[in-house]
Amino acid sequence: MQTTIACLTAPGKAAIATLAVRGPQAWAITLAHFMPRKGSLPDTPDAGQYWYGRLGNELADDVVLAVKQGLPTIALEVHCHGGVEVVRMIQELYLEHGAILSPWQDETNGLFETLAHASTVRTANILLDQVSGAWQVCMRELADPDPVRGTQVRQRLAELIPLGQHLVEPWQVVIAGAPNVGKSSLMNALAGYTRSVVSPSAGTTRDTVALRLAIDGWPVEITDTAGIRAATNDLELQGIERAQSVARDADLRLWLLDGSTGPIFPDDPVGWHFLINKIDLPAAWDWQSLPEALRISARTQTGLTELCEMISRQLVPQPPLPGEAVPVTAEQAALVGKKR
Ligand SMILES: Nc1nc2c(ncn2[C@@H]2O[C@H](COP(=O)(O)OP(=O)(O)OP(=O)(O)O)[C@@H](O)[C@H]2O)c(=O)[nH]1
Ligand SMILES: [Mg+2]
Repeated sequence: MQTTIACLTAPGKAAIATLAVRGPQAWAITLAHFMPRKGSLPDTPDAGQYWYGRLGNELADDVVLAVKQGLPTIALEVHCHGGVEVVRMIQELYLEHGAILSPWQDETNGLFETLAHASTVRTANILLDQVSGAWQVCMRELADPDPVRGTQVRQRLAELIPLGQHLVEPWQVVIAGAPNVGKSSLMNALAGYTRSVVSPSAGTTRDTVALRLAIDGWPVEITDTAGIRAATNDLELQGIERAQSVARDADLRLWLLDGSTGPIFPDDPVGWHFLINKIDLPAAWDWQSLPEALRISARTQTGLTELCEMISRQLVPQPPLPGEAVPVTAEQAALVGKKR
């Protein structure tokens, strides 16, 4: 493993610059060239320790030296004066001893770029926590000598893997059901505008129609689909096949039933969440026979708040607390035991 030094602050003059040094020689080089104002440096540093002192030889700067990670992968931060020459002097000090310059992006696992693509404030806040070191703190907890604590931390991280995958990429939610039950009307009610064509004749929607929105701060792509029935022609058949394929790949599957006419269920009911629509009309069947189904009206918007709460709960049953670590990169997900 190579020892690296990266400048984390923007190039150019500033009051303070921050350099990240990590790798097998990071501590040995620092020990040889840093003189703390008080006391002395330990042989092996622990995360969270910091010192004020001078770094350099005949040319030196007053710096704060902070330990971000202890053994085995020592990671340090040097906070020095922000002049271009001071930064160069400190970089050269480490380069002369075999370290190499690395780009600042390597220090954040690409998380800054990910943060820039966050589409909601809620997901941006979670990513900001990760950029600010939530993962490093959690890794220290994972190394807890108490095996029960270590297992708890790992289990919680594993639970959060799906969330980590959807901080930028939206969850896929599909609305399916028989023709004319109000799928496109529901899509439009959630959108707040007419995204999908609505008509009283069955078989109106022929293709899938997608819409991106935020539900409870989570990025979601909702897809309206062609009504599923025995197709009357090739065009309709293609639309139905597409609907089935989107439903298979979705993270959450909503099956809409018409409360005002006899209910039509999917061939295989496993994995569907049932919604009874058109509850503004008289009931044509016993809605109590399906107690778990949410009752809504796309026309009057009754029950849509409860629907959004249900979608949020299903997608993220236990949202992370402020500052909690979430596995975002493929490496982090693999580390807690599940592949992305
Ligand atoms: N009364 C009432 N009518 C509704 C409601 N939702 C939809 N409708 C009506 O039901 C009819 C069918 O609505 P759509 O949204 O086009 O139904 P769909 O499921 O998308 O139909 P297909 O695309 O043909 O599969 C339209 O006349 C809507 O106005 C509702 O909640 N209450
Ligand atoms: Mg439709």
